Amino acid sequence: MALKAEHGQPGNSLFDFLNRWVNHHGDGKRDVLVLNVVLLGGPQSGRSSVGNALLGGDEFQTGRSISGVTTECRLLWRTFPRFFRRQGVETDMMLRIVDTPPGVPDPLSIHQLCPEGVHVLGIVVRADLPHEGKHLQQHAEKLLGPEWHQHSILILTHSDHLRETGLQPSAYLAQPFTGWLRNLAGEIRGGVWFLDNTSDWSSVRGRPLRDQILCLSAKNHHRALTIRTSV
Ligand SMILES: Nc1nc2c(ncn2[C@@H]2O[C@H](COP(=O)(O)OP(=O)(O)OP(=O)(O)O)[C@@H](O)[C@H]2O)c(=O)[nH]1
Ligand SMILES: [Mg+2]
Repeated sequence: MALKAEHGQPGNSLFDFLNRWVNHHGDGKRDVLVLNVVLLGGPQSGRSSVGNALLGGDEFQTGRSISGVTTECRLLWRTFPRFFRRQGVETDMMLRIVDTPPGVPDPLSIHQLCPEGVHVLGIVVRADLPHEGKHLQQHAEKLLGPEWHQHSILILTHSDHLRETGLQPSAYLAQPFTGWLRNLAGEIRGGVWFLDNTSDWSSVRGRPLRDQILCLSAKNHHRALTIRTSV
């Protein structure tokens, strides 16, 4: 892809520079906005694929598995140079993506990876199996508290299956079987994104999703929600 990028995972020295804004001292003119994104979803919902789309790569392991591919929280990040301008200053965006295992996420594990909090929560649900995500709202609230709606975006994967049935994404949320998703979509600030990984996902779909994550975080003035490690 056209963007140059730095990839990373914990253990690299970059990990130590996790203030929200960091100046590049080389030219004195570039800032870095660091955004922490946590992906939440049921088994085989497509979380890791979404993580890969966001990072524009394939470093999160994906695949079909009854027992589940992702068994522990994992952090990967990428810096997108000159992603946007802020007050006239070219700004890099460092996306730090935490992929989680299905089920109730362990808040301590996520806290260890994102001690400064979570800017955006990606709630990942299969569009063709919407009922499988109903518990996610409780998980989100448990993890981030009552403000989780303000920081969340609903990502509906497997939308290629909708195409096959002739159902347009715009009509999908009006179906009787998607009532809870419709309600959720109306409540959360980041809106709904339909994705499928059968196209050139990372280059075609990743960019608008990154834009949306930046936009959502900006609406929250780039404030992160602290992870609730005790109930
Ligand atoms: N057709 C289709 N397949 C998808 C889509 N998204 C993911 N998949 C496939 O579904 C399988 C599971 O995707 P993952 O991204 O590994 O899902 P996950 O939620 O991380 O899975 P676990 O970690 O095992 O819970 C993989 O084979 C993906 O290629 C999609 O939008 N359309
Ligand atoms: Mg996974």
